[in-house]
Amino acid sequence: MSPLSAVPAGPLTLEVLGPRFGTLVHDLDLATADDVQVSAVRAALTEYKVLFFRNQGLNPDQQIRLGNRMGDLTASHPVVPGIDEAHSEIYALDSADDGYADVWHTDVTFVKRPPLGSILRAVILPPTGGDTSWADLELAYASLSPAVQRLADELTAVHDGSKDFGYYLAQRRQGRGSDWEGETFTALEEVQHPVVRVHPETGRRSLFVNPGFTTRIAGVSDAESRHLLDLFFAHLTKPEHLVRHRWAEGDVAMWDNRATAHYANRDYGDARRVMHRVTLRGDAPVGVEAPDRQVASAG
Ligand SMILES: O=C(O)CCC(=O)C(=O)O
Ligand SMILES: [Fe+2]
Repeated sequence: MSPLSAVPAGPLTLEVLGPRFGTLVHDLDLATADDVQVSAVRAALTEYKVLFFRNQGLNPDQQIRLGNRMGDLTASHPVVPGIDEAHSEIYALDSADDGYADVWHTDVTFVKRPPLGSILRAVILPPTGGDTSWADLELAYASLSPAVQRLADELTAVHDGSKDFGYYLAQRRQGRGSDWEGETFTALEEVQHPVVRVHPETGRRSLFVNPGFTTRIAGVSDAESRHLLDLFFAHLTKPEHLVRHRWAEGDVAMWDNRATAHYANRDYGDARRVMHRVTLRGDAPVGVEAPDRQVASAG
């Protein structure tokens, strides 16, 4: 039965966690949802940015099918292969194999077109711990002072996946990564994105930098870059910008990767935790119209 705070929202029953951030979606089976329900979920994803579904029990085929109904799926990851040949879209985060944890990040921002969103399923959970938190990057932008917003609007950031995935590409894949959006990844090269991203569907602005992959601010000194990133990272991870999820068997989470960052706690000792993720194809981040925007020179 739904809790008292659950409200009907079109074909969905939502239990909203923040005014415009985070909601549980009750009484919906993602494997058998009809088209009207799937498009309502897609709309809720943009509005609430992170959605949680309990008691789903999706299998890998059903997770891929759901992803294909929500958008276009990418390969599992630019450098990490899928769980098997039949499921090349599924990226496993396995604590027994160095699964990505303990880092605030937005998925795969080190490519030109980072994923639009991700759909994550709990496969094996530890007895305690292993929560995941999400940060609302729109709220983080909105809660900056206007003068700092204006500064951020003009900045461009460099994103680089080589610290976290360079070794994997070189050593575990001998330099040949996945076919990701028509490109075979043989090296991880820096890309640049605007620090303030304008959401392509809502026009809302978000503070689109993350500690996992944003390495510097382009066109400013090293010291300025360091201090600006320290400021932005501390700001976006303030508790009032976050929701935290305690996983249970059967849970699925979905997030809008254009306006959020997230962090998986690795706080469960030697217990095993396995999650399966698919990602939806996204577009190149677009910034605020800023005539004085700084970009790094080539090289
Ligand atoms: O393990 C988790 O809870 C989240 C891991 C993660 O960063 C992801 O799925 O993109
Ligand atoms: Fe992630």
